[in-house]
Amino acid sequence: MKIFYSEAHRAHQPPFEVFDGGQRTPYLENVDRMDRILAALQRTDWAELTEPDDFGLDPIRAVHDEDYLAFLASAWTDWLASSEEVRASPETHVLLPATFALRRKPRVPGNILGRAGYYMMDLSACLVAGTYQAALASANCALSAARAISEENESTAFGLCRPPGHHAGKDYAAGYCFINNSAVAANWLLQKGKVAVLDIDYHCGNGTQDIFYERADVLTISLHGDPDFEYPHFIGYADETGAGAGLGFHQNFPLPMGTDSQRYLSALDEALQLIRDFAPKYLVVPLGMDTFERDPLGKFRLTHEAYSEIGHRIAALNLPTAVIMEGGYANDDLGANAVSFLETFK
Ligand code: OKP
Ligand code: ZN
Repeated sequence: MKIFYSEAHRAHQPPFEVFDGGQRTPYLENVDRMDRILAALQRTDWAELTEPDDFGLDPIRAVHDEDYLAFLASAWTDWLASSEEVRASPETHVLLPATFALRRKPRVPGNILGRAGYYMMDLSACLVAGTYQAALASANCALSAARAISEENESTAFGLCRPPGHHAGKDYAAGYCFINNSAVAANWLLQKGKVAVLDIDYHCGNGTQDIFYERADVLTISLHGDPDFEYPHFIGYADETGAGAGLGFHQNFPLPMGTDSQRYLSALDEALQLIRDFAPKYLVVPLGMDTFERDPLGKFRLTHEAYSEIGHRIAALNLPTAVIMEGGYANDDLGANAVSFLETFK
């Protein structure tokens, strides 16, 4: 199986994030996550580590707004230019606003903090010097996986993406995500046929939902912690099923705190039936291992064994599948869980 991976993610290493309640903690979406997954893949005899191709900006522009991408591209230099304090010790700073564009039709201000408040949804998409380049490389990993399953006869390919993407919308960063890798890959695949996106990260794939909400050519599905108790709180409810031409082409499966493997698998079966009915040509699977029982962010109780069962059931769809790495923060178990899932596709 081809695994698309770039070292560029190492330059995206924010020193901290801000948790609910205002607490500053070390950035959970860290470099070590990739090292753990890489190490586990390297112990297998089937993982074929591959550099991504550069697809340029066009497939990213097809999903994200131009002004938002311009913000991402210059945000760090603008932030440096705006503050002597940041210039004095850039490695201890991140770009993070403390004021947000809540429920208005706001103008886009010139000030860098104002623009950050406009383009960011929360306090966990911390932007540093290497973020934009890392996000571009991450999108190229997803696009390379999409190309492998559509043009290179691979039945499955894995985009080992970092930073992740599924919380990023057309014009906003959120939850460790800047460019929506899975949406970029799905949108790119559309030129060749209908696509279903099955998001099995613990968190709602709100960015992907937003991006495809009014479209009938992509079926988007997300299984996740009920937003009534879990981030991102404002999106991901069961009654959000698409709009306009896209009505009926989105489905959320909000699941309760403490969801175990059995309960999860029965929701997954419902999702898989929707995909069979839709009969797509390709499948994109935003994969998060934060449904695991020992994940520090997740509140589900999936066991290690669940991941091979989930993999088997998805693989039984028998569709060309691009698996795209999203979250998962129980670093000690991350590699073993990801490999268990992936090896069911080989
Ligand atoms: C990214 B991915 C904690 C605040 C939430 C953001 C979580 C982003 C998860 N209560 N911080 O979907 O794994
Ligand atoms: Zn997640």
